[in-house]
Amino acid sequence: PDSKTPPTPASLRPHLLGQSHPHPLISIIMGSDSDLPTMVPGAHILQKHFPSVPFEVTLVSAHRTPLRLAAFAKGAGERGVKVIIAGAGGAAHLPGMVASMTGLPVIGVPVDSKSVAGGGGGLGGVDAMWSILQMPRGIPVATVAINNSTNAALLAVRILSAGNPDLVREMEAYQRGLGEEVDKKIGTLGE
Ligand code: RP5
Repeated sequence: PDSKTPPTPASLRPHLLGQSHPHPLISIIMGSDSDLPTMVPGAHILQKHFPSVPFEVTLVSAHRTPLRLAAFAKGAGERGVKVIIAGAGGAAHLPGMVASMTGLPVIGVPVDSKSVAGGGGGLGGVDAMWSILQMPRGIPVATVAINNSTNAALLAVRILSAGNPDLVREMEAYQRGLGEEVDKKIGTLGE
């Protein structure tokens, strides 16, 4: 992580240590621990605003752990996972490969991987963005903006909320909160 990335909230540590919720509805996966700072905001928003939605966070690499990828993707539905969020940088094949092995909705987060010294990154995340966005027909991956794990988490909740009016109301409450923050800022303009 560089100096601008927020520290991992202590409240996320149980998820990251493999003590995730036993029955997660949302699974947040990423290709490398170097993606973690980018994916933390998405996990954080679920914890803070949608505590009724259990989730897990784990590492799955399409090219370094291909067998783990297959096991994860094939087993996710049986474990009760409803939506998968997959963050990856570079030639970001993780979301598409996961989507190829499950019928669950997959949301891809293109990561601006900064590991230039280690041989990756350096293209600002557009490499990952195109990799995820340009899935050939037949296997769709919903794609959010570069590094925007927050929107991936919110989109996952919206997908989950189909047929769940309580969750729709939770989302609308969250949206009202966004508006109230703007109102507060407007109120303090000129102070
Ligand atoms: C991808 O390669 C990961 O998703 C990450 O964004 C990028 C660089 O990985 P590291 O070299 O930092 O492990 O697989």
